[in-house]
Amino acid sequence: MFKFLKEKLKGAVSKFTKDVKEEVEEKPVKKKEEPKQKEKVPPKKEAPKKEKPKPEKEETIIIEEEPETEEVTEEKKGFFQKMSDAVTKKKLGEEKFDELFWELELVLLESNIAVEVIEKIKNDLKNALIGEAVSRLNTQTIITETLRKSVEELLSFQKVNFKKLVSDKKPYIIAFIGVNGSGKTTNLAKLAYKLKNEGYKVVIAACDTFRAAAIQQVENHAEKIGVRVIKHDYGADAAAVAYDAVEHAKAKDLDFVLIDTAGRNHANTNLMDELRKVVRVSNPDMKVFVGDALTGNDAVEQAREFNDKVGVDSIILSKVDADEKGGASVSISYVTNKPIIFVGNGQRYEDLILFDKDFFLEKMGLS
Ligand SMILES: Nc1nc2c(ncn2[C@@H]2O[C@H](COP(=O)(O)OP(=O)(O)OP(=O)(O)O)[C@@H](O)[C@H]2O)c(=O)[nH]1
Ligand SMILES: [Mg+2]
Repeated sequence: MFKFLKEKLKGAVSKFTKDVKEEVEEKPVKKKEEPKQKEKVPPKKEAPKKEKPKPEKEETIIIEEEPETEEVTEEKKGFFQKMSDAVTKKKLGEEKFDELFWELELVLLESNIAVEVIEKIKNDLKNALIGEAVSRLNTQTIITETLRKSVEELLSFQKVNFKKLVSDKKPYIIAFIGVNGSGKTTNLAKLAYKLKNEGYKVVIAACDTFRAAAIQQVENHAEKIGVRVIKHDYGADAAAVAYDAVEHAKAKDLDFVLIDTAGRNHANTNLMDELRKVVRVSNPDMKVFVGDALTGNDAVEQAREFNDKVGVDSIILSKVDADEKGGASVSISYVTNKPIIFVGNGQRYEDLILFDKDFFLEKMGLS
């Protein structure tokens, strides 16, 4: 998981760090016979024409206050002091930053990270690195810390608490929506399994009356898990199935209704209308968009489209176990402003894990 991203990111970050270091700090040069000057006089590199060196945009040179090495003789100390006086630091200019960031940007693009997210990471790093003169000693810390913080922000959202949800509203209705094959039914089954094991009473609404074998698939899962399915025939009105399931849950005092819907493309107007009807009739408390992590940016775009067309409250990202790039994981929440509540981490019922940013940061090598 996230192997590609982790390795590429590591390489690109160390290259970026090295480049920034080289850029902000020039090599120490031995000073000629300049009269011993006080701190604030900037050493001039290439005989400037101006009297008073005005700080240039990208070339402001300041003197580093480096601590000297301990056991040096007075004579040596003088020499080292001179050396250290001559070690100059430059501020990193915006243009130079963009140039150095480019390779890192490519890695982020290759990892399917959304453009908005790359912009955020870039701006965070830019704010940390340009303007202020950074010392060679802390360049690495600044870059790795900023990057970690930046990604952490992308992944910071409230965790879902089903106990609380169902104590506020019962039955708590969750509709699973998304494109074909994204993992809706499998992850619905995983959640049914989890909730059942936690002692909740669950019913599944088999609202995918569209795809051949979809009802059968739900029934197979339900049988293994030990929960009831409300179903009609293939071709039946999906909204009517959802309605029946909600009524059933109310009558039986159940805790959760999990609605399985047919996969659809957001551009398919008829199917989107049908989904809107299911939503109108069943009035779910949570519309969960199930996105396939392997599809990277597409999953992000689909989530955005579904949110625009029917509204999305939260996200389950499936198949992260097989995802090497991590782009969707990093981007989907930031772009849609919806929390990832679970990730599908395999095909077994147990493979549904509550979203945990530390788990992701660790997989990316940023913890
Ligand atoms: N590795 C892995 N595979 C998964 C995961 N979630 C789902 N799958 C697989 O993805 C495939 C599609 O899963 P479904 O749950 O049928 O997807 P769906 O969105 O319901 O599909 P439609 O109903 O046809 O739109 C199946 O082979 C699942 O086993 C996951 O977290 N990890
Ligand atoms: Mg399905």
